[in-house]
Amino acid sequence: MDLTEAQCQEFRDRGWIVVGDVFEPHEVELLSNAALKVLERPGPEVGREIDGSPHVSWGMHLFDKRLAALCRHEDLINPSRTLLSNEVYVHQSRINMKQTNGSIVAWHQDFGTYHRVDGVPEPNGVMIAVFLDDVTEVNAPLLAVPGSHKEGLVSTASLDPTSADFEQVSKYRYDITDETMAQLVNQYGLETITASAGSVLFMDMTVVHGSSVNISPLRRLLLYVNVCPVDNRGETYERPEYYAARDFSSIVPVSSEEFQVAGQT
Ligand SMILES: O=C(O)CCC(=O)C(=O)O
Repeated sequence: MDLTEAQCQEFRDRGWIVVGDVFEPHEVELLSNAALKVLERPGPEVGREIDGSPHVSWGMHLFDKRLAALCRHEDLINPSRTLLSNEVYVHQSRINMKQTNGSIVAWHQDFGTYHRVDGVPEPNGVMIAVFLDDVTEVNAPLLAVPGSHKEGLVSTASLDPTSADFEQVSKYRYDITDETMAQLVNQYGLETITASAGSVLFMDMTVVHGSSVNISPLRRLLLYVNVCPVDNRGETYERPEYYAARDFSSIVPVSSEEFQVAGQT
């Protein structure tokens, strides 16, 4: 799969595009099973809700062969190369499961942390999300400010040690202030990103986004793969590898056929 010029233009203008039907239902099931297994890990790579249930797992490609193959899948990597006009490496991957009555994800830019904590120099990278559940208005979809990537790094952002899940999930998240959010939404608006299972979102990693609590009984499981051009590498090595890449080599894409058999051994 590669992108049309219209899709590339939409990505540049709005900050994201959604491509439907990238993964077949049986692939969605394989990926969901792999993700749920990784979420059972007891280690610090899993961030939990207040009640102890898993919410996020960072570095999924380090812990599961199928998820590692996903992070190199041609249908993720080739469009990213096109959007970034360069070879790419995976800066961070993660599993994000929003269960009923779990926590919110406050407004932030992924690049905010990657720049301030990991030392990624330029606001240049793609946040890819693979939808493993149908996401509609009712199960806490991603909310995002279209065009906000044009602002670069939003400067009025800070860590929030008072946030309920600070130790578990939001320790490195630079939350954007209410005042800045109001200005951004006034200027650009705010949209929901809904898609069916098997779809893929490609979003500029500087887009301001977040999500609210999922009060529905419907699970919302997404896999994130954040890629950067190979000449835009993290320079601090401050966080463990499950948060921030150590391997900056160009990804060699895995074909759909190779992906089918990945993780069987
Ligand atoms: O899936 C979500 O609701 C947002 C996840 C996110 O932005 C993050 O983990 O940084």
